[in-house]
Amino acid sequence: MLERPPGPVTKVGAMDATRTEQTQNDQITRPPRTRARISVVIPTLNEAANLPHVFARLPLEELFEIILVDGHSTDDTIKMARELCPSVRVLLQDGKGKGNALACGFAAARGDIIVMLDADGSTDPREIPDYVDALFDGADFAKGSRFMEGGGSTDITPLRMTGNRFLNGTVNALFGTRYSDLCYGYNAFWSDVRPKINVDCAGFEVETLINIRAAKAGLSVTEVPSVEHERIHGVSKLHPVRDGLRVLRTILSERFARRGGAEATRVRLVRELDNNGAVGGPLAPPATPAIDMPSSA
Ligand SMILES: Nc1nc2c(ncn2[C@@H]2O[C@H](COP(=O)(O)OP(=O)(O)OP(=O)(O)O)[C@@H](O)[C@H]2O)c(=O)[nH]1
Ligand SMILES: [Mg+2]
Repeated sequence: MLERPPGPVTKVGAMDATRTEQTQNDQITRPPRTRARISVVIPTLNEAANLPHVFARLPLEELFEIILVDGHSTDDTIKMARELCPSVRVLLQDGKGKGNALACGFAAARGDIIVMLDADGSTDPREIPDYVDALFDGADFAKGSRFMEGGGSTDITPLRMTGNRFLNGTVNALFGTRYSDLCYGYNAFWSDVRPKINVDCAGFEVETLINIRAAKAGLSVTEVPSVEHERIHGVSKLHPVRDGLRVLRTILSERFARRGGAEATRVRLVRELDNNGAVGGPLAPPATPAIDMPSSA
């Protein structure tokens, strides 16, 4: 496995300098680090075997809530998550695909900061503080990168690497960004920028959509080095050619489609499961303290 040396962060958004000002103009108040509530959103589709690894690495004392957005897994994903952390919030996505799952999770998140990461063991939750640091250093959006100094991947195949490089270059050329990684599922952002990102896609094009919309909205984007590990158990749900084409379509439509801004928001019918697995009512804020751990007794 790759070890990640401490690496630099790089500002890569299209309009780095303007955002702080815009934040002040919009009078958005962001809490100090000691009071910032961090929501972690984890999309899952049959990841029961990987969850012990992932949950064991979550910095629970720093988190406000963990939101699992399940795609109707047929294994014990939900049961396992509840065993590992009884206060995990479990949502059933209201459509299909990873993009839809993340959209549901983002809509439900109550924190000041939202971190998105994968459930297959490839993204290391111990990196969360690096992302949070970048947000407190002034970024609106902290974007994980495997291909900057300090990052790496033991998971990516040559085909995916080539596709990612091509798609990343296309985005940089079309949107004036300096991204070093485009299709990576580990990112974090202040929840107040949600309407600007407004995830409204279904599948694995979701990270591309987020990165493009962050640039189009003039958000301050900072890349954070991240090491991606191999999926531990189970199989990938991504099909490089099919999903690569979806990513390309997304890039072109974000650049050339005649559409208004990305701020239109749809009301989601996300359902939250209660502790007995029953579908609960409309989403409600979690009780505090947000995270309890099972007692070891
Ligand atoms: N809720 C939900 N989660 C999904 C869906 N598709 C994928 N995921 C989750 O999204 C994350 C990333 O999916 P992966 O299959 O690992 O995709 P990938 O990381 O590109 O592929 P590998 O590198 O081969 O693991 C994992 O946590 C999946 O369980 C979906 O349709 N619904
Ligand atoms: Mg994966």
